[in-house]
Order: sequence, then C-alpha cells, then structure tokens
Amino acid sequence: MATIAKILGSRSSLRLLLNNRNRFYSSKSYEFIKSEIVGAKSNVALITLNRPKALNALSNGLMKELSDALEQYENDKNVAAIVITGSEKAFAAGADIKEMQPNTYEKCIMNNFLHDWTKVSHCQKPIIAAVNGYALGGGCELAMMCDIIYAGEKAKFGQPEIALGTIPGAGGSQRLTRIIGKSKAMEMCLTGNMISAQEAEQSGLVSKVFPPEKLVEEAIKLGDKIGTHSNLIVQICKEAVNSAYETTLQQGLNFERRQFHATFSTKDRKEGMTAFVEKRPANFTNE
Ligand code: DAK
Repeated sequence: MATIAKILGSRSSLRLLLNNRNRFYSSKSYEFIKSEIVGAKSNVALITLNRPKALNALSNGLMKELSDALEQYENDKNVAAIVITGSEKAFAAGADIKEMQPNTYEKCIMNNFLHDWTKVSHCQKPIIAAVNGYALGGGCELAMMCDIIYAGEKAKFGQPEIALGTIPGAGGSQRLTRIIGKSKAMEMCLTGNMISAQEAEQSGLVSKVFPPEKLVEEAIKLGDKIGTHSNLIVQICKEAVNSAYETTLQQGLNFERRQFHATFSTKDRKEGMTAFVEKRPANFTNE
C-alpha cells in the first residue's frame, strides 16, 4: 500500500483508490454484456446485453455473466440502482433457441436447465429494465424480473414460446398474468402475438415510454433519483412492494407495517425526518 501511495503521490488519491476498489472489480470486462458505472453521482450501474448478431438471445454464457455482474453490484455499496438494457433493435429476443434445441427432458432435469435465471429477481437493489426493440420470451420475462420497466416507443413485448412448441418458463405465464391480467396474458401466451410499447404502458407492464434514443438516459435519471434516497430504506421498500406479489393482502399489510416500524430503528429515518423539520436536505448514510 505504501508503494501505491508513493506512486500516486498523494493521500487523497489513495483514499479515492480505496473507495473505488470495488468499482475496478465490478467494471470487469465480459464477453456477452457490457457493464459500467454511470449517473450524475456515479452510483448507477448500467448493464448492456451485448450479443447483437443473435438479437441478445439469452444464452447460458450471457446469463452467467449477468448474474455475476449483478452480484458484484449488489455487493458494491456505492451502487444505488442498476439499469439493464439491450440494443435499439432488441432488448432480448428470448432464451437462446439454438442452445435449447438439442435439449431433452432428462437433461433439463439433471442439469437444472436455466437455473442461472434466478439472480435478477433475487437482487436486493432496484433494477430498471430499459427496453428498446424486441423483448420476447425470456427477454420479456427478464424485463418482468426487474422492478421497473421503461420502454422505447418501438419496443415490442411477447411470449412467442407457443410457436416453438413450448410454453413460457421464467414467469411469462405467472408474472405477466399478475401484471396485465388473465385475458391479455392468456391472449399473448396462446397466440404468441406481440404488444406495442403503448399497449404495454396502458396495461401496466411498462411505467413510461420514451423516444428510443432517450430511453437509457431516462432510465439512468430514474436510477439517479432513487440513488438520492437512503439505499437501506430503498431496499426495505423494494421488499415491501414485492411482498404484495407473494402474500395475501392482510399478510402484506402486516409485513408493510412491521417494515415501517423497523425504519424507526435506522439513523436514516431519523435523519430524513429531522432534515424535513430543519428545512434542509437529508444526508443519508445507509445506516
Ligand atoms: N435464440 C437464438 N437466436 C436468435 C433468437 C433466439 N431467441 N432470436 C433471434 N436469433 C438470431 C436469429 O437466428 C438470427 O441469427 P442468424 O440466422 O443470422 O445466425 C439473428 O438472431 C437475427 O434474427 P432474425 O433474422 O430472425 O431477425 P428478424 O428481424 O427477421 O426477426 C425476431 C426478429 C425477434 C422476430 C425473430 O428473430 C424471432 O422470432 N426470434 C425468436 C423469438 C422467440 O421465439 N423467442 C422465445 C424463445 S424461447 C427458463 C428461462 C427462459 C426461458 C425458458 C425457461 N427457465 C429459467 C426455466 C425462455 C424461453 C424463450 O425465450
């Protein structure tokens, strides 16, 4: 360390290096995704799916890298929110059909086929999907595993598995139905028809629609805004909203009330309310 300090020539540079040592680790290079730190306060992680020739088909390799990057960012205390995006043509055109095609039932069971897909929905930090172009099959399911979906005006969402002689396998029949209701979800799953970004917004699948070239910028701004709050309280809040999907209303309300009570054990709750009373911005420390 002494040598590093000498090379850098100043204590402040060394402090910067130490503060950012996770950054260097988390921005490592991958084959099928790109990952970088962005945002006004450099606390938003941007993951770009990057298999353009296959319209970002979600191969095992890509999903392993995505899980790895999410784990790094989950452990990086400087990261407040994560944005996942693709290209203008495709967020992701589904799981990799060429990889799946030779599979058999026995192999699916024995190798726990596609088990790498759980990381996204288990991540404690907020994840925003910025969807331009196709979000089909596993691509639509990946977007739905995220917490908020922003879409570009030309985005298309669909569950076309039925045309391949199979059915959705990562939430298309479950999450989609809870989000947009049975009739629309059934229609999408049984026909394989796609819906537009505008239809997706009307049915609550997507929270906002933007011109394609503005989409990622807007998703990062959303991450910036979330990042102005206490990361600790944001995580608690994410858990509370998600429990609405897992429990009865009464269990969810009880859980929410207890989590609300729990915020009173944190310094950030105290700071947030004191700052309001003192008419000054809150300085959250995630404690
Ligand atoms: N897999 C592999 N390659 C794909 C692909 C995919 N899903 N989608 C596109 N590609 C490849 C094409 O094969 C083509 O490659 P080359 O022939 O040039 O080598 C290249 O991307 C460009 O595609 P097209 O030539 O087809 O481009 P177009 O613009 O004409 O058409 C399209 C775009 C998106 C309409 C079309 O490519 C298409 O229909 N793609 C397939 C969409 C689809 O059926 N997706 C659902 C796949 S099944 C699970 C987790 C996930 C899943 C299941 C279980 N567990 C956790 C258990 C998910 C399953 C699925 O997603």
